[in-house]
Amino acid sequence: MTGLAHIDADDVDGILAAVAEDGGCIARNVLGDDQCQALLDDFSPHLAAMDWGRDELGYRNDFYGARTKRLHGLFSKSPRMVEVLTHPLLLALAERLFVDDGFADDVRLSNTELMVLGQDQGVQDFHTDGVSWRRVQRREDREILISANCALTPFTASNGATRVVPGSHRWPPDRRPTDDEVCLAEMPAGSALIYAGNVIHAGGANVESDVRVGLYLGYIPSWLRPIENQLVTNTPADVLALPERARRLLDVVEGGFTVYA
Ligand SMILES: O=C(O)CCC(=O)C(=O)O
Ligand SMILES: [Fe+2]
Repeated sequence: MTGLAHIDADDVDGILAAVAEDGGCIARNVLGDDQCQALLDDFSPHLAAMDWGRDELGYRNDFYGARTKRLHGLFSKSPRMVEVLTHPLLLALAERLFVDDGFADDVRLSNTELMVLGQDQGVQDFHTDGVSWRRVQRREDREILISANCALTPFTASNGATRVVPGSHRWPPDRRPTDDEVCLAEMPAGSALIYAGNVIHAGGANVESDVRVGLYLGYIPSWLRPIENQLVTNTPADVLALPERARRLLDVVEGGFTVYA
C-alpha cells in the first residue's frame, strides 16, 4: 500500500483530487509552529484537570479508549480556535464539496475535538466518521462530511498516527480492511490529515511516553445536524462574540432556521 499523498495547504484542487481518489491525504503547513504551541498552551490546563479515559463530564467512552483525553467546547478554551475554524483551506474544501453544486446553501461545523492519545493507548476500532448520520450516509451517493485532524504534535508510527484505509470511502459497507490496506497518517506538527466522512480509519496505538495531540474539525452541509451543540459545550457569550462567519459555521444564524439552509 502506497502512503497518503502529502500536498501543500494552498493546493485546494490537489487536496480535493486526493480526497476523491484515496479518501484522504496529508495537507502540509496548515498551522504554523506558533499556532500549534499557542493552542497546546491554551488546552493544557483543561487536560491537566481531566482523568484519562473519561470525558469532561466524567463519562467513559469505550470507542475513544482508556488512555485518551477528549476535549470539546474548544472556542471557550482557546481564542486561537477561530483561526482554525475559518482556515481558508478548510472552508474552501467544505464549500467546494457541499455548496458549489447546490447540495447545500452553506456549510456548518459538526464538531471540534482535541484528541489526545497517551502512553499505552491501543488502536481504535476501524470506523467512518460519517456513520454519525448513518441513514443519510446510506442514502447519499456522496460525502456528507469532510474532516481535518490537525497535528499539534508530530504524528508518528509509534505515538498513534491515525490509521487510514485509502480507497475505502468507495467500499461496500460490510468490507473490512486487511493489514496491508492500512496507511499511517505520519506527519509533522502543523500538517493535517484531511479525510472524507466515508473513509475507514482509526486512531493508532501510542507506545511513547509523550502524548499525541490531534485537533479535529468536521464540516457538513448546512442542513445536517451538527453532533456538537456549541452553545452547550462553550459559554454562549464566547460563541456570540465571534465574527459573523464563525458564528454561522457554529449554526448561530441571526433570525434564521437551519431548515432553510
Ligand atoms: O485519534 C485519531 O487519530 C482518530 C480518532 C478518531 O478517528 C475518532 O475518534 O473518530
Ligand atoms: Fe474517526
